[in-house]
Amino acid sequence: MKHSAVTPLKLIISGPVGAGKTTFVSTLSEDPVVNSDEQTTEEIGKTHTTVALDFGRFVLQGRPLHLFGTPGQSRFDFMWEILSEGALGLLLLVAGDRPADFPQALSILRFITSRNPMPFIIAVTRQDSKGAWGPEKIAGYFAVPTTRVIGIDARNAQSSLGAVTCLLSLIEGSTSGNSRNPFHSTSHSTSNSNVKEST
Ligand SMILES: Nc1nc2c(ncn2[C@@H]2O[C@H](COP(=O)(O)OP(=O)(O)OP(=O)(O)O)[C@@H](O)[C@H]2O)c(=O)[nH]1
Ligand SMILES: [Mg+2]
Repeated sequence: MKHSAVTPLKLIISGPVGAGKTTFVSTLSEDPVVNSDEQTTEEIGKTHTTVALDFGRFVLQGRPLHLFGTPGQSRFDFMWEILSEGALGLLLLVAGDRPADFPQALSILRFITSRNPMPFIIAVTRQDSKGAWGPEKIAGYFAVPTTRVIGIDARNAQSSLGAVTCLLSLIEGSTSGNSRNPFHSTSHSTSNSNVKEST
């Protein structure tokens, strides 16, 4: 990756266990991902889980982006707080075929945005899975506008990029006219978005 003088934009990728956070960061990162997956000690339906963070980066239209993936397990919730500090936006990943995990997704969303208010997009993975909830239904569950929800496949770069683009548009909209707009300056302040506590 070319290093740029422009301050990177920090985005946080969160969501329940198995939603696809590590996959998402790996799919988009231009460099090998810094990853903290360990063998699971509990039955969570897969062999490895993130215990600290995923870190990946890439450049989009000359703008360096830093992606920080969180653990999904709530016993690591202190990492949700640490990683979300200074982030300009949140992508909440939710597996569309795991409705049992939606309450956990909602509590992660509340946990992060109540401590560090920031624009967020909900990206619904596993749309290829039979019976998966689509974006509209998920928007209803989370009580957010349908424009805040996008269906993705975290294994696919174009699809994952679509979620990042969607979040960047939301961040840009929420900061336009703001002198601290990260898109028009090199400052790296936390965005005080006008996102209302709709969750
Ligand atoms: N079929 C399908 N599989 C997906 C999709 N997105 C991600 N996956 C798979 O789902 C699994 C997600 O695993 P991880 O990326 O480790 O999930 P995670 O959110 O990082 O989980 P924790 O770190 O344990 O919280 C991987 O096996 C992915 O290949 C999708 O859209 N469709
Ligand atoms: Mg992970």
